[in-house]
Amino acid sequence: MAPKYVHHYLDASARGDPIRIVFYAAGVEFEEKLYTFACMPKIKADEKTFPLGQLPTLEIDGESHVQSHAILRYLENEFNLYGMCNKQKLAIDEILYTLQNIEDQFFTTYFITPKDQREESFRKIHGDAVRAYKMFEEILQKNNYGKDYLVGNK
Ligand SMILES: N[C@@H](CCC(=O)N[C@@H](CS)C(=O)NCC(=O)O)C(=O)O
Repeated sequence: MAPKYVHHYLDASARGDPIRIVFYAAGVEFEEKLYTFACMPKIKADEKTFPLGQLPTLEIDGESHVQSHAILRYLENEFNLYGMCNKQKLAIDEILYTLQNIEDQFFTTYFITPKDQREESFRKIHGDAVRAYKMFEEILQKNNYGKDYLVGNK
């Protein structure tokens, strides 16, 4: 029987999006539970469902799993979307780790950095992002001149 997936995430477009996209790309059914930031205290209190008190959390047949990129790689492997050879997996990892770096910098700056330091921090993120997207562009160009996918053909 197919596993039952429950994706818990904020009613927002951020770390949970790639997980949703993988489910849609694979055509696999999943349930989604969406939360607002106001729900965070309740989420923190429920250690069984939310081991780290963070979102996204993915339940697979009632067992909770955390860390968006670990979840992503697991699902991509399960749905046969994680590259057809080691070179493709390397390119996928290069992209994912780079995005994760930018994501982490962005969220730390947005939510934590004191206001007066924010602008400078955003400038650094912008510089890193421009450089990263240049690299993604090159990966895309190398793959069939960017006609379809960043890596491989699905
Ligand atoms: N490294 C984790 C970070 C998860 C994370 O920080 N999620 C945010 C929402 S996007 C959250 O739950 N923040 C509340 C908190 O950490 O208290 C991942 O990639 O899943």
